[in-house]
Amino acid sequence: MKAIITGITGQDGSHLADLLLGKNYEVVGITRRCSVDNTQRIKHLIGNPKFKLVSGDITDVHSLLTIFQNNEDVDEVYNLAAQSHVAVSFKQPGLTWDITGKGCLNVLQTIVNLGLYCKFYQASSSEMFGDSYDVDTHGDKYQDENTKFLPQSPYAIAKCAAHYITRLFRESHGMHANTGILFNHEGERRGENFVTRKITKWIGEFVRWKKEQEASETGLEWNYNTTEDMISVVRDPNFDSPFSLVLAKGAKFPKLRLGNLEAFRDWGYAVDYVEAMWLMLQQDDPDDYVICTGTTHTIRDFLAAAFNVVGIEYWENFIVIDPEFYRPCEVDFLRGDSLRAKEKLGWTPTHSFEDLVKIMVETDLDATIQNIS
Ligand code: NAP
Ligand code: G4F
Repeated sequence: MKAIITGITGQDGSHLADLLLGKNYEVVGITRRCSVDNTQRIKHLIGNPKFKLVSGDITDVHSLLTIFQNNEDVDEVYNLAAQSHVAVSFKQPGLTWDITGKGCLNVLQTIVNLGLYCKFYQASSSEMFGDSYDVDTHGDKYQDENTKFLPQSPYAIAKCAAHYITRLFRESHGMHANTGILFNHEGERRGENFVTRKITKWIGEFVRWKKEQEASETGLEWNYNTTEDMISVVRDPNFDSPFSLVLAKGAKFPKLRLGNLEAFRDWGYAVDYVEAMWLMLQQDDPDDYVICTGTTHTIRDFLAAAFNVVGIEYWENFIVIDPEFYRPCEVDFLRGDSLRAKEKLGWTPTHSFEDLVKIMVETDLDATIQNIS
């Protein structure tokens, strides 16, 4: 079996490549030119004879044509490439449209123009629901495949366009074209400017800094000054130590700057979610599927759980609320219902919210500890 993955260097692309290579697929990943190396997440795959990187960009139909002509025996195509950051989409709406929206059409039309018989997966998003939800018999809010879309960002609008064009190709060209409406999924490979990873990376670096201070100076007391942007150490007055030396070494650490902490997200583990993508393409008939955990938490809950992993209870002391990270429009509530995926694909998530938080914090702690030694 041969698969083409767009977005191979991203979080999901790298996990999906791991999954498919484990199933003995031949994997062709599309990468775009970058001035610095961006293959960090797939470094371990380079050199695998079944894994190949080809140069292309989903906004450039010429490059897609060449890639697909060279791989006419492809069985499965996973379109994961996107400008995937919601806040960035407000600042670069045109670019987001070209990549996240029209890019999907470019891939689909290339497949049809070349007359290829492959299955197709489009990475749709729970962001498409925006402000919309249904209410179940217990009075709880949820979103599933029948919930209407009310997108709240240029990113979500581009994703809606890609979603509908995928369905259109299914209906008008008879393609095995699927969409996975995936709710937020995270993990140790998550981009550092998404809120979960931003938090766990900060915790890893803070714990490292704290350890360094403790190693260089004993008898220090921690002063968490809530009126400043910095966390600093102060000298324990009962201990005779050259504190000025510590400060001279820059014994201050910037607090974690975040925006809205009140939004709810249905957070799952990315490794579980790429399995669902693959399962969709193993079905006889194409469809649209919601993929989620069915539980929801606020950013505040994530913070409490993440700081709890390192034994810190009063995490508010370390946070600065910065208007810079508020969005012009927010999606306040996401909680999915993935009954269709359970019944048709036999898919259920295998990691809880608590598992996810622990994996992420512990990986970032390990990374920073390795940096010390
Ligand atoms: P990600 O880490 O941001 O990865 C995005 C990938 O797209 C990167 O490999 C990036 O390449 C590539 N890309 C961007 N522009 C491109 C272009 N013009 N041509 C070719 N490749 C391009 O995203 P992710 O979290 O893995 O998500 C994968 C997909 O699922 C995305 O479409 C995202 O919108 C969607 N999604 C994600 C979630 C989630 O919670 N993670 C939920 C729902 C849907 P570079 O490395 O060169 O930037
Ligand atoms: O982590 P986020 O940036 O993820 P968001 O916007 O939910 O989008 C992610 O999930 C979507 C699926 O629903 C994907 F389609 C999309 O590609 C992406 O993977 O933000 C989560 C929440 C938001 O409410 C945001 O306002 O966290 C809030 N937040 C608060 N402070 C922050 C910050 N988000 C970011 N990125 N950075 C902050 O400092």
